[in-house]
Amino acid sequence: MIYSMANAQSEKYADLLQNIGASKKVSLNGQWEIIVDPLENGFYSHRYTEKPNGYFKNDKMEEPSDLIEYDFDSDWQLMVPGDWNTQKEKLYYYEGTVWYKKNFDFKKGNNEVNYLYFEAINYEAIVYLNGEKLGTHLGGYTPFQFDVTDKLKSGENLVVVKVDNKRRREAIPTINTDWWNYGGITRSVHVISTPKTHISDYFIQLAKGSTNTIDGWVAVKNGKDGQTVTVEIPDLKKSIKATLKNGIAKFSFKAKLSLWSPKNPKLYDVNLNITSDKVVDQIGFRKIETSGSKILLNGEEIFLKGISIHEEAPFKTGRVVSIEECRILLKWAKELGCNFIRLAHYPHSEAMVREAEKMGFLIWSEIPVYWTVLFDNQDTYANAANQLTEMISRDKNRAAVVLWSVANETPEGTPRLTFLTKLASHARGLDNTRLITAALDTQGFRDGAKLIEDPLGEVVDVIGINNYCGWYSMKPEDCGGIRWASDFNKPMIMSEVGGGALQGLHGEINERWTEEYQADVYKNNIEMMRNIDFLAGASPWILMDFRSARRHLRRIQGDFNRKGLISEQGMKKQAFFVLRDYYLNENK
Ligand code: GCB
Repeated sequence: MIYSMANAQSEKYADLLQNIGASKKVSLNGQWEIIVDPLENGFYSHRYTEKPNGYFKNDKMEEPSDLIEYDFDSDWQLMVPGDWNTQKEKLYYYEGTVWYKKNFDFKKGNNEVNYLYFEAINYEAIVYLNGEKLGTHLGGYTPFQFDVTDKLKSGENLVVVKVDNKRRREAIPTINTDWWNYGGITRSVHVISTPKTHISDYFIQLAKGSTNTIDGWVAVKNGKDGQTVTVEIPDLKKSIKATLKNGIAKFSFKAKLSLWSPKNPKLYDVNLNITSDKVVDQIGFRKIETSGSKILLNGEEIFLKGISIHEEAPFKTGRVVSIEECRILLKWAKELGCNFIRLAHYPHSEAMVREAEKMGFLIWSEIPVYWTVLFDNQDTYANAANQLTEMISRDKNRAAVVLWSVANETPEGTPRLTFLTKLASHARGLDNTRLITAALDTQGFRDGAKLIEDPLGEVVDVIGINNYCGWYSMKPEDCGGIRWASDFNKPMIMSEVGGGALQGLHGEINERWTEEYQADVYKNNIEMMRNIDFLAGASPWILMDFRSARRHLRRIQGDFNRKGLISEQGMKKQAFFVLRDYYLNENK
């Protein structure tokens, strides 16, 4: 039998199954045995060469005289998904290698393909199955998979993952950030089984600029040229047949749609069928574009009333691990009057994006190209581009996502401009239906006004501005009078603005860390924002207090960035209501 080659159009995306929620799968979540290995003794010999029999072999003593200086089964355990820092007190500050091991039973089906799928591991993962290395993945917030069809056994299997979250200068993110470097297998792990010939990926959205033409493709692995792929949208009474060529079936058809928007987060069941496989997804359709300094959703101006969110769990801190935690965060954003969220500073889980989409939030998604990454290093670029590819590959069918952000607060300079220009065009090459943005903290002055003049403004479609008037510079009362100007006729989103407060701490309006001070920062910045006629939205910093190892003021911060509108214990601060009033009463 001759199988067709994969097609270049789907090949530029990451090799990731689309919509794993709909796949047949076995969960590998739960307790894993772990070994904390700061010296990477399970990996390197005393000559610092890779050991052929590292901890991934899970060797056991057989003779009383055997010397094996590790034993997963009498060591610690951790829950997956989950970060290690909040599960074990001793690992609170830990950055380095932890070995994870799980034995699991598996029943292999006939004529199927099996994937070992990791939703995210921070940061470097080296994965072994039954003692054999499958590969390495870099990047803490995006999914990756291995085809393990030939390596998985019926009966007991052993998966070992070397997880290393050491910060690295050349990595994405680089060595310094303002969030906790939570290590571990932070999102779910699955063994996914598909028929041998299966639907592996698809991209089904409105054609750029259209409100009634759905353009798309479906990729089939191990399919044959000439094979039929059916795309059905029962609600629209549509059933389209497309033909597979080089592993991909393309189609385009007209439809009269109820367009997705925050007020109408309509998702259609879309059924994809081939003889041997079937996938159902819930997909929304909307048009997003800019016109001068306006953002238009489905042809109408929309003001993005947003909030920035870190992927940090309410009430208990640590990484978000459940859909309930996503819902709590999103419910707070709803209460705040938001129609928009900025998922900072890295791709959040697929569950978060899907929940937000159902609840009607427009989404800004970003990769952790943050602060001072090594812009002249080619490997750093390749790493950033790969994380961008994985993010877009996973979420390209989510109508809620309207902005891909390529960077946050990066310092001006030629290597940075080259790097980010390339990254932006990479994003556009993967997805021309959405807008590209970046958050800038670089501003000049002209005629007494703050001026957006960073040349990156030329590259992006929407300009994000991070500005902490009343906190890192100036006094809150001076912010209201600030004027803004821009060299670009493009929409601006105030992607960060805010200040810190310890929930429950009250005092004078000029007393730092009190709720009154923070509320005043918001009042004055809102006044400033009202005066920016090219402002198309805002995502102040931030919904909830979050852990950061940069925040040392023990009596106030205690390792938390206190710019949340809500404390990590779920208590709202005064500023929450100030922003809420603005969002609910602003006639935009
Ligand atoms: C910023 C960063 C954000 C920080 C924030 C702060 O500009 O983009 O990651 O957490 O400021 O609190 O200083």
